[in-house]
Amino acid sequence: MPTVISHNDADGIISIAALFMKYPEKKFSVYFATPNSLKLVLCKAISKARMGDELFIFDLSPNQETAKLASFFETTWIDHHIWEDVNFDKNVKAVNDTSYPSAASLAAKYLGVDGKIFELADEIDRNNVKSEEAYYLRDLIDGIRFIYGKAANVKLKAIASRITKGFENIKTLENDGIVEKFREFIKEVEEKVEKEVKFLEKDGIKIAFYVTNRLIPARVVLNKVKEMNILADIVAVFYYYVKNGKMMTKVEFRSANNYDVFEIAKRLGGGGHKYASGATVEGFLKIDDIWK
Ligand SMILES: [Mn+2]
Repeated sequence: MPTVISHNDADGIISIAALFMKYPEKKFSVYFATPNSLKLVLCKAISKARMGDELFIFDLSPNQETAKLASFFETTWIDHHIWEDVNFDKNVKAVNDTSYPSAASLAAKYLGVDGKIFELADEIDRNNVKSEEAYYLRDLIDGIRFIYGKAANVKLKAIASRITKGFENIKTLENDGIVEKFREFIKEVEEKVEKEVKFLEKDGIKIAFYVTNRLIPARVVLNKVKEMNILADIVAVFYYYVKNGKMMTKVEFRSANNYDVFEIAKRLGGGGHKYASGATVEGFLKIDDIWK
């Protein structure tokens, strides 16, 4: 059976939809991953597949280790993040174009499918949501990710499948409920951010930062900072959690002012885009550890 591994956000899900549209007759093993979990997810996929099976990877950047693991399969790797120099084996076809606003629209172009949903992916991934549809889809997918925990993946896969028939197909009563619940949660987060966001100026760089022990979308902090008319070059969100008995810090950077945040994430072993990046590091990372 062919396998697909995709980022567990709206862009990743719409990328899977592109694949489903291209091959409506095929059944896929679907896995969701984050940049940080890709290696583990690839190992799981290998343990369930046959060498030489077909694999698609969407909206996730490679490193040398994950590139090697992907070569277990006949792989097509489609992504719009900034890639480090990686050597791929012959059986991994790499399609990387950072000029695309979403991996989904790059996947659609590469696979030769089209539809309105790819415009929604562009709006959402660029944090430039204008249409009601994009607003709903973003909050539905984030709602599932933030509310359902481990049960989220089955629901996300169902959305990838249903949205191939258009946006109307996911606008259900049950999903309305998820969207509404998520928007209430976001309202609470926004109020907290407004009270607790902090500022630091180092070497002429203005940084607005927020510390949380609850996973929240970084865009909420970015949008709030903009709404508060705060002059910042960078918005940073520090999320602290425990994994396998270890202190972990996930830090997200958003450019509030065309400031290149990719390099900062890269220094911490992360990556992403020029104006939106992040890294997950072991240990307790504070803002002073980044800007001394
Ligand atoms: Mn993306």
